[in-house]
Formats: sequence, structure tokens, C-alpha cells
Amino acid sequence: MRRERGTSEIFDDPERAEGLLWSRRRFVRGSLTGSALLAISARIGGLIPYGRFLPAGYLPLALANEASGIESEDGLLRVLNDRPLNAETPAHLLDDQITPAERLFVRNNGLPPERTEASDWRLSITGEACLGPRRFSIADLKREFDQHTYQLQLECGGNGRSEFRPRVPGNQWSTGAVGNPEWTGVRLRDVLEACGIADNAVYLGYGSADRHLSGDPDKAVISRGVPMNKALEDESLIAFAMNGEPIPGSHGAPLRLVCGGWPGSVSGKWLTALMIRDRVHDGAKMTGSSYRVPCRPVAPGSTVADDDLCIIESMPVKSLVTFPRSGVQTRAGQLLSLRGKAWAGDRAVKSVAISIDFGQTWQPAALSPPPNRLAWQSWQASVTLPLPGYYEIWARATDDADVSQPMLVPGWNPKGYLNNACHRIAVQAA
Ligand SMILES: Nc1nc2c(c(=O)[nH]1)N[C@H]1C(S)=C(S)[C@@H](COP(=O)(O)O)O[C@H]1N2
Ligand SMILES: [Mo]
Repeated sequence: MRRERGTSEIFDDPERAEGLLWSRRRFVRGSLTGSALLAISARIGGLIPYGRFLPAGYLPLALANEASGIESEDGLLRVLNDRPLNAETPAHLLDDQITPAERLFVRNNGLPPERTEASDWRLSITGEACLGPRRFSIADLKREFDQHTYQLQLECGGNGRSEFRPRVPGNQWSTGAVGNPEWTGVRLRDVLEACGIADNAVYLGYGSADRHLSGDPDKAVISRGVPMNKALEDESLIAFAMNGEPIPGSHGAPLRLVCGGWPGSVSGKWLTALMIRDRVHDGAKMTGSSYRVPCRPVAPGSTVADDDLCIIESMPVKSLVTFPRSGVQTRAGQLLSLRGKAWAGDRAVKSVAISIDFGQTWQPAALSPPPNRLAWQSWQASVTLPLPGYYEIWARATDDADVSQPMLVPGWNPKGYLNNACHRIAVQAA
């Protein structure tokens, strides 16, 4: 006897849902037959005007969301783990050009330090390739060096991890481990040059004051860094303020490194040390499989030797639809305003395109230039949904080297980094 499954049971498991909704019988030479479309329409609860363009095997967002529980309560981050704290921001809360503190995702690898008084804080500069090691208070930094303010985009290397199949371990971020606060601080370059950079300098490593989950005070939680050329860019900051206020506790108070456009993990929070290294920095989470991806593509599910993994540098082009929020109701035949953000690691975004018909046709969005290098860019567009029914709005950004976001989840890798697949929202037109 065939057992009927309730919708919630089916969609507990998106992989199985996909199998059930898109069983082979329902396709004729790769295209969707009427009966499959009807089955999907029934699940969604209405007509899908562009249903004939649904790609084979595609799980409509209205159903996928039900499975993954992406929705958070209004105005709140979605907590993925509370020890250490990891929380992401729903896309519709990232509509500001400058991300407010309470809407910036939190990614902690350990526990924040107990004491973070700015007046007691010290930053040491050392390393094999540091000519004159020094120690600075925050007051010293402010007095000795010019201050600079930049909007700098921060995205966790694992943002989008939840979409990889087979699944990979780690925080199951959907799209919300990204933000674009405004940071104020001194240039890393000015401070390093004041100490003296030897000719053999290769890499800058950081040390920080957070506490290892094991409780072992000798264990570093994370100690990553960037090659010297990235460290010496104008926008690489030792920051003491975020959005014009002292940096909040969860975001690295009172001092942090910010190197925009690279995986967030290079932007050390609770910064206590900088090491000018004569080799690639080898601190915690620089080696093994941390923040490294296969140097050459691998089959999904492969085991990859550490020697075949390369350190992630600039993050790839990506975008979000931040207005309206997924799941809204609107009216057919009326203009619907759309807004979003786009960013491209070290590059700028050149264009953003929108599709309302599952990628058959695309229309350009209006894209603002970045206020400074390494800031995300805002875009807007308006569309008309011709008939009542279920739609998805897809956004796709292209960077200034003509690289576009993929429609499908790109290159599977053992730790689930660098998923820059297009974002999409569901809209019902009445
Ligand atoms: N000291 C320290 N710095 C850190 C981390 C950390 O756990 N400890 N997490 C890193 C990671 S993986 C990311 S994505 C960003 C997140 O910054 P946020 O929590 O301010 O958004 O901080 C980075 N800097
Ligand atoms: Mo991260």
C-alpha cells in the first residue's frame, strides 16, 4: 500500500521532495508535462504563469522555503548556533546601503573575550619581516595615524553553504552571512610602514583575544591573514568604529581588522596582534581544509587532500533581492518595485539583471556605483507580473571582468565555501 505523506513531512527533506515532485515519469524528453505542472501548481496553491519555463528538477522556492525554515521572526537575525554564536540576516533586512549593527550577521568561532575596555587594549606588531616591533594603545593609533572611513562589504566564506549537495558540515548559512557596514580606523599600511616592512615580507597574520571553546587559554581560536599586497591596500583598516559608534562586542570590540571583499575570516575581531610574516601565515584556520577550496574542480562528495586545497582570496560576484521580502502578495498588472544589493569581492559590479520567468528573459536593473572600492552596490528595478499566480524573481549580477553569477550552485567543495548562485524570491500576484 502506498502511504500518503503530508506536505510538511515531504518538505522536511528537500532532496526527497525534489524526487517526489519531479519523478522521471513526469518529463517527456527533459521538459515538464502538464501533469507535473499541475501537481506543482497544486502544492503551491495556484497558477504558475511561466510554469512552462520551470527548469527540469527545479524545486520552486515556495516549496523549498517550507523545507528549510528560512523565515525568521520579523526584525531578528536567524540563530544557527548559540555556542559559539552564529546568526544570519534574512535578505529583506539587508535593504540598507549601510548595514546597521543589529542587522549584521555574527560569525564567532569561539567565545568573545571577557574584557574589551578600549582604554586597556594593546595591539602588538611583530613577525620575521617586521623591522621594528611595536605596541600601540588605541589612543596611540588615533594620535599617530590619519583616520579613514569606508563602507566595506563583509561576507563569510561559507555563506550559502546550506545549498550544497551532498551536504557539508558547518553552519548551514542560507544567504544572510553578508553585510556592508561603514568602518572607521587607521590604515593597516600606515601602521605597518611605521614599524618597518622588510623586503622578505610575504603575508600579514593576525592574533586575537577570543577564547577557545575547549577552555584551553593556549589555543588560538582563529589566526588568519592576507598577502602583503592586500594588507597594503588603501581600504585595509585597523578599525575602532562601525557606523560611527564603537565596534559592538560581537563584532570585535574594541579593535578589529577589516579587509573587505575577501572571506570575512580574514577580518580578525578582538585584534591584539599583527605579524608581518616571511612566509604564508600558518595560524589557526589557515591550514588544513579551513577557508580553502580545491585548486581544481572535484566531483561532489569527493575527499580532497590538503595539498590540493588553495586559500580563498577575493570572494566571487553575488547579489541579493532585499525588497520585497520573499512570499509577498502583490497585484497582477501593476508595477512592482524591486531593490537589492550586489558585490564582487575585489572587483566592482558592472550590471544586475532580473528575470520573472525562471530565466527565459532578463531585464537590466539600475545599479548605483559603489560609494568607495569594496563597498556593495544598491540596485533597483520594476517589473509587471502579467497574470495572477505564482512567480519567482531572480537576480543575477555581473562583475567588471564580465563574470556572472551561476544560476545553479557552483563547484561543490568539502567545506561548502563560495556558493554565489543567484538569489531568488517568491511572489504571489492576485
Ligand atoms: N577573532 C576572531 N575574528 C573573527 C572571527 C572569530 O571567530 N574570531 N570570525 C571570522 C569570520 S569566519 C567572519 S565571517 C567574520 C564575521 O564578522 P562579524 O561577526 O562581525 O559579522 O569575522 C571573522 N573574524
Ligand atoms: Mo566566516
